[in-house]
Amino acid sequence: MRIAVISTYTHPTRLVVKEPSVMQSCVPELIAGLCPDDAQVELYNEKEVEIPLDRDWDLVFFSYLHSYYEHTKVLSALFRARGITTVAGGRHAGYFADDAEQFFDAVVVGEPEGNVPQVVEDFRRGALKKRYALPSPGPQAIRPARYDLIDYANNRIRLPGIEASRGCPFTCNFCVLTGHEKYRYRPINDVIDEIRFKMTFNKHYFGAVDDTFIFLDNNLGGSPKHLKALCEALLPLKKNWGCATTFNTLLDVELLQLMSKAGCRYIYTGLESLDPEAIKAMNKGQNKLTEIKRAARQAFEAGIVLSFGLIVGSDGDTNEYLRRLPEYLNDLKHFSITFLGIVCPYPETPFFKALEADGRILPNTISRDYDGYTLCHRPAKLHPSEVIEHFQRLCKDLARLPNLVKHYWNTFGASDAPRYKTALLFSGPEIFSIAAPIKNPVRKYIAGMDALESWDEVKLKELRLPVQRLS
Ligand code: B12
Ligand code: SF4
Repeated sequence: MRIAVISTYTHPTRLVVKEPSVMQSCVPELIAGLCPDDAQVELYNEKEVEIPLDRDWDLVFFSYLHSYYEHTKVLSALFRARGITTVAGGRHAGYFADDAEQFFDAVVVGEPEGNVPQVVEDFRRGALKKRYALPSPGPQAIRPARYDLIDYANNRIRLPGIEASRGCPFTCNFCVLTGHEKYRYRPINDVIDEIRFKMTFNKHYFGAVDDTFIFLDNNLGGSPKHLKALCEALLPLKKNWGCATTFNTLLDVELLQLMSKAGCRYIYTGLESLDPEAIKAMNKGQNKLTEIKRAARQAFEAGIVLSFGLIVGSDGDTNEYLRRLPEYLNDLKHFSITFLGIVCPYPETPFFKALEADGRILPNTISRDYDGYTLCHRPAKLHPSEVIEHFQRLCKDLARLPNLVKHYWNTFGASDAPRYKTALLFSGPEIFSIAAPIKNPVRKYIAGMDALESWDEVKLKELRLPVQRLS
């Protein structure tokens, strides 16, 4: 039996661009780990490689995010026309299962651990059902990922990823987890064994990253107590790693030092905004804005490179704040902004529901627009065109060489922890990546105003597939 697991991708510019980067979805290797031993399994990550349209498989699993839906439907239709059975899964597929059922042979709602083995078994018996929604057997049922199927030649900067937890205890109003997923974590021994015995590392760069991996958790610090225990267990492994955690972790200096000893060299935190009104509007009270300087200094001094993400277009944003944002950032000594997006009202979030009730979702939004770089709503205090002007200006402004120089200059001597400086050097180019999403001069970045990728547009017409309208 031949199985392909495909993680699809479309670039925010809507140009056909591959964008290999350090962090990739681990869903393909996770699902491969749930397939039977006698199956031949191939993994394709469209962020790294083209999907071969003429290859033969019996069964294809698709994993996609909201904005890849239109494109994934095209791929599914082309495969189904050749007699290949397709299965959709992931958050969008689960939330819009009725819609997805029209375009895939089966749809999985929820976690893969119970469902994937059942799908494969039913397919083998010729008794595939349209929908699978077996309840989660719990985080202890997460199987080790098939790292042996990752080809680092496809993406020389990729690092292996692992999950120690799922969900998040916080409830930011724009987050797809809010109201849907509780925080739960895997048994620590399972995580340690997976790193020790299963993980394969990237051997490129003359071994500089051959002991380095990333935790792909939404929030590795969701339970500080559990994170402490995980760090204690990681100490003897002598590996280096990065993760995403929430702001509260950065305020706990002892925890930061323990994380550093356990090999943590990189943290990403969603700072989102420097404006208290915007933070309030997002229900993100865990971000204590008055403590940013201390939090950042503590992380760098512990030997951890800290990277912040910002979003624009929230209800708190004003012209005055967005105009002065570079000035506010300039005031912070230890900082690096590596991500700037437009707040996205994913349909399953409280944010979408509130905007919809106010009639503030822009007309003609389709799932392709929900990519974090397209304005899908009318913010409370700004005109849509103002948000885009600020967004484009800030992308250009933040991704400039002087910001990289400032980042290195201010943080190079902050710590002597082993591999801190290597992590710092590797983090630099991330600053330039802020401008990558705006590299299409004809794109408007406002929902309903940009054409789809031309290949998808043609194929959707040819195959008579509708786009998914969300307003
Ligand atoms: C790697 C990553 C990326 C990668 C790869 C994306 C991808 N294909 O997943 C890149 C860099 C492209 C990316 C980009 C963005 N991301 Co991102 N990313 C992640 C991250 C850190 C890890 C993904 C992962 O491997 N997770 C582990 C797997 C096991 O979990 P999962 O993907 O949620 O899948 C679970 C289920 O959904 C299900 N499942 C998923 N697929 C399938 C398929 C089948 C067949 C089955 C049976 C089950 C199944 O199984 C999994 C276990 O339950 C997650 C955080 C997280 N922990 O999930 C954020 C996350 C997915 N990203 C997020 C966001 C907001 C973004 C951005 C908008 C940020 C930005 N503005 O740049 C963009 C654009 C995304 C878009 N176009 O919509 C959000 C949610 C986005 C969404 N649409 O749902 C997340 C959840 C982070 C968060 N908490 O806010 N991201
Ligand atoms: S802290 Fe991050 S992962 Fe948690 S609810 Fe907020 S945005 Fe989502």
